[in-house]
Amino acid sequence: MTLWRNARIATCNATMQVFDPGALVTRGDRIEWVGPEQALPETLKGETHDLNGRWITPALVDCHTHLVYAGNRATEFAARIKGVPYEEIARRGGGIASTMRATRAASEQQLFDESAPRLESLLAEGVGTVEIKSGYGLTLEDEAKMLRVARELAGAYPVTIKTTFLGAHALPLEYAGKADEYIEALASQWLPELRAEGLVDALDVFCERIAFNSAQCERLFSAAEKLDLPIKMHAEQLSNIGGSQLAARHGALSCDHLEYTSSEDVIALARANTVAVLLPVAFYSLAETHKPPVDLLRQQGVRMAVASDCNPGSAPGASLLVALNMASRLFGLTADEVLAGATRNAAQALGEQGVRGSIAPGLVADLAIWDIQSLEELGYWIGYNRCRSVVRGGKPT
Ligand code: DI6
Ligand code: FE
Repeated sequence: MTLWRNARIATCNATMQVFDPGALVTRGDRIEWVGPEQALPETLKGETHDLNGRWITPALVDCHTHLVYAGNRATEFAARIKGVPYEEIARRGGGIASTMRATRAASEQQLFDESAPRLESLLAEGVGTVEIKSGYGLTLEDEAKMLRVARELAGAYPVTIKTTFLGAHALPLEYAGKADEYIEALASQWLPELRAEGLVDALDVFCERIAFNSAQCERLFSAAEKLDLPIKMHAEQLSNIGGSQLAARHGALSCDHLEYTSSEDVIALARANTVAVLLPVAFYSLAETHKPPVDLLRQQGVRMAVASDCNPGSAPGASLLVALNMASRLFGLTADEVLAGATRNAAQALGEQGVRGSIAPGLVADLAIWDIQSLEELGYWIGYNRCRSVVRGGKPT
């Protein structure tokens, strides 16, 4: 057993309980006990860490990233600054297609080497679990390569990685004018094969005017359901074509972006207990002005998570803490919402609630230790990382 005492502990459980001063005991990779310092049972003894009043939270969960990719799109960013719209760049063969070319051209080792520093950046910020999507390969081989790299990163770093198949991210040139055929290949061949190779933990789709329509997304959902895979959706980022309602009908774990989500959509998400994942870095970087309906989400009791969206187009960089600040400043999330959004609710968006993302006996002992005076600092600092250290599975990393 290991004791962590003289700490201030944010459990991020359903009531966002805090123990100050608090103590925590781990046994193996699990949390054995947590509570007020003075209630620590005499019988729980072991190696002791004195935290000198530092804060402990669950290790953060980044539940939406496209972290594995090659190259970058700084030139496109410069063009966008000069006024060329994101969609225009895509029409000229840039955008996702440009990253797709770089990702296809990269060897597996190159892809690993380019992606690893982004993961390191997240881990330094107290992140213990990262979701990584495919979607820049867009051939069966290249999607498999991306997902293998995600699995290799999980083996090389102290992190839990959940992989998501996002073949329906953009239509590759080979299938121009044949979107239905592409979706059919994904549903009947790619997804089952990648699943059989153990490379996929969930399915995601980009449901958007410039990407795939509801019928195409639904075809993929039924394929995922047959394979017992949970589903997620990029919904209402740029327009509303009924994505959230479809995802809710299929019991999606999460719907992500949601800038153009309507009140009926929010009610559907609430009924389905689908997590709303907010991605303020993409909102910021695209200079979007239409905000997700945070008040409605709150009123209807939809759980909100916040993620980095780490990708080379709309969210360059790799910082969950910056996303937390932006969720707070741009979308008005409270300090408690920001904290729950990067822990408990983010874990739920990955189907990991009751396993990680909060601090309670029996859960995995993934913890972040912070040099902060108050929890409000988590959404306050911009580009100033106050994470002191991370405990993974009960072990300091
Ligand atoms: N929405 C996004 O913001 C990213 N993907 C998506 O479906 C953008 C991806 C990119 O531009 O590379
Ligand atoms: Fe995304």
